Amino acid sequence: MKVSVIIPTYNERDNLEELFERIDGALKGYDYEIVVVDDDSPDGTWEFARSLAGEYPVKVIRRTEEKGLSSAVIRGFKEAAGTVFVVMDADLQHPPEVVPELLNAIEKGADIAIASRYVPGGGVKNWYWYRKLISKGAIMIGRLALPKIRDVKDPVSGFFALRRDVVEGAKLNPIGFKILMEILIKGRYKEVTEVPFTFGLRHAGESKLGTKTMVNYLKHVYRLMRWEGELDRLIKFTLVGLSGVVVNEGFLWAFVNFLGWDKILANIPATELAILNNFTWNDLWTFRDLQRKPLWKRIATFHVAALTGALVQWVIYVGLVYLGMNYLVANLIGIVVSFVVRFLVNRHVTWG
Ligand SMILES: Nc1nc2c(ncn2[C@@H]2O[C@H](COP(=O)(O)OP(=O)(O)OP(=O)(O)O)[C@@H](O)[C@H]2O)c(=O)[nH]1
Ligand SMILES: [Mg+2]
Repeated sequence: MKVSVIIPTYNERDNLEELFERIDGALKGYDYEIVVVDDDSPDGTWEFARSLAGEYPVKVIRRTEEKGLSSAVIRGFKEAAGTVFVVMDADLQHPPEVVPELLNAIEKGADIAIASRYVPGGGVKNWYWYRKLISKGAIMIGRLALPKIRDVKDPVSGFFALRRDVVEGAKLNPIGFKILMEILIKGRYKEVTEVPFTFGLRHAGESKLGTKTMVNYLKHVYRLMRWEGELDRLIKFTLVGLSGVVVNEGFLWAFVNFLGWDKILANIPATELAILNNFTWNDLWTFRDLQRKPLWKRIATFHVAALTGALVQWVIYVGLVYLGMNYLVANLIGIVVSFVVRFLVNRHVTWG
């Protein structure tokens, strides 16, 4: 196999020498090239990288028209000559010594090998607790919103290897914020392996990640949800939920008015009928393509989801009212959270 190590850079001049040296040491015995994609860095990263091309097999692309991390990586894919691509940062947060482990995983049959912070043996070093929290929270949101990647522990890692055919012909969006997530959703692959590594603080230079990061990440997750059809499901699930309100109210009214049932007790069959209504529409419409579990199991877990949602709603209501919040606002928050919980339980369990 021929390996192309793709490195997006912006003002990373002071990291290059050590980076190339360690890559070269780690890849002894491999046929490899380094592809640096630099966005015309003011510190002259591109120039300096070119000056090292005599010593190492480096190809430098200096972009002046385009900017951005993901588009730089995609450009790297286009320019790379290898059969296997490795993507890594320039600031030595991604230890080059891990690259052979990624390549081993590919040789053993993985299509994508991810250097992962969140599998046993991996981790982060010297991070404040809030950076850890944000990182883990962001990953959890991504895995919940995109069931296709729910088994991947670190789908936003910037350090990974893949076979060329995974991305060849894939419609990768260059404004996508996390390129690995983009690839995991749109690429052509079967097997993903994660190799542990420890992510520390950058070696030299400055971070390019600002405060807009989280918003951009959520936008990216949203776009991928649309691509996957998960957003359509969410909309259908909402419409079905609204139909359930009508069914619930209608039967409650009919039971009390026509059958003269007790108002308190009549609520129970009315609610159950609404649950069955919602189940039916969701089963035949929202999640039609996901009827994998036996029907009785789907019905059972749908009820569990409904019950869990109701419980969550009640706990939030009581808690927020206790904290002094207006009861109507508290209830609204409860309803929204309950809705999200029910959608997720149903998406991942009932029709998982
Ligand atoms: N070509 C290009 N490379 C970029 C751009 N933004 C970041 N990079 C490179 O992408 C890699 C990751 O960026 P970092 O700033 O290190 O992001 P980070 O590792 O999450 O943040 P730190 O922990 O602060 O280093 C580095 O090699 C950067 O030089 C960009 O707009 N264009
Ligand atoms: Mg970095």
